[in-house]
Amino acid sequence: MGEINMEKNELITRRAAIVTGLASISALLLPGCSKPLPPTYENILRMGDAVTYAAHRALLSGQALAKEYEYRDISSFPATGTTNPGDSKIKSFSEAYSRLNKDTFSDWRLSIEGSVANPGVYSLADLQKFPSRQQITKHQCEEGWSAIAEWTGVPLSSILKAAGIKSSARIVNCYAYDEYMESIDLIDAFHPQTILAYGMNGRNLAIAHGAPVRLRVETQIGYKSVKYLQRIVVTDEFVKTGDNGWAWYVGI
Ligand SMILES: Nc1nc2c(c(=O)[nH]1)N[C@H]1C(S)=C(S)[C@@H](COP(=O)(O)O)O[C@H]1N2
Ligand SMILES: [Mo]
Repeated sequence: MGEINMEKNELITRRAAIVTGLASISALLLPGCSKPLPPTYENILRMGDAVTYAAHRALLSGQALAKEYEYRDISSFPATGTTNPGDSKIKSFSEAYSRLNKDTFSDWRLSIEGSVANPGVYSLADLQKFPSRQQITKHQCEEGWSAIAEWTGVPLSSILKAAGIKSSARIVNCYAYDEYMESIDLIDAFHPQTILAYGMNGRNLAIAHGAPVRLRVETQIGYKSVKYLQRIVVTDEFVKTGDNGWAWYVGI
């Protein structure tokens, strides 16, 4: 009896967390707020960020889908940035990744932490138990090239719902095995095409493209699609991203 009650309470808290989490998405878009600012208020705020964010968020309902392509559109796909964290000069990173890679990532875990009711870790098999999504989309790198591939993965929204994001949550920070990190807001995080991808063109994700699991954010430019995922930390405030010199928000 006691157990059943506890479960029920937990479920209610969870549902409340999901609902209030979604409410905070609309808080980002409140019409009363005349100038929607991206969560980069600090001294790192760049004019470009503010203008792009305001214009893009005004145009999008938050759920507009990025264009999806046909199988025949799939192109060759260069690998850029880190192509194997096992080669990293930072020993702790290279050793950790090489060890996981040797065991075909059976020991890999993705941890979900921060402003969530149920923090936890997920193995690849855990992620694959969730309903999957497949999409053929165009990757646009800030350096000027683009490429089309088919991606398979679990919507990030499913994981965030399972984790029960708190009402104060605003930003989803993604940390990788090569010390790379990027963050997205809740609109992009709950976007149906934002997935934790473990498959590319019908195969397991290759090392060069972010094995075992990478983020795909189809509404944003390439560098938001973090490869080699290690940790997802939900925060109430913007956390300074890596010093890559790129604008925090570049919607496409
Ligand atoms: N962990 C990690 N993720 C990353 C990068 C990186 O260097 N490390 N590079 C980013 C950039 S700039 C691009 S264009 C894409 C490249 O993905 P690809 O190698 O699969 O083409 O990954 C993004 N995600
Ligand atoms: Mo890129």
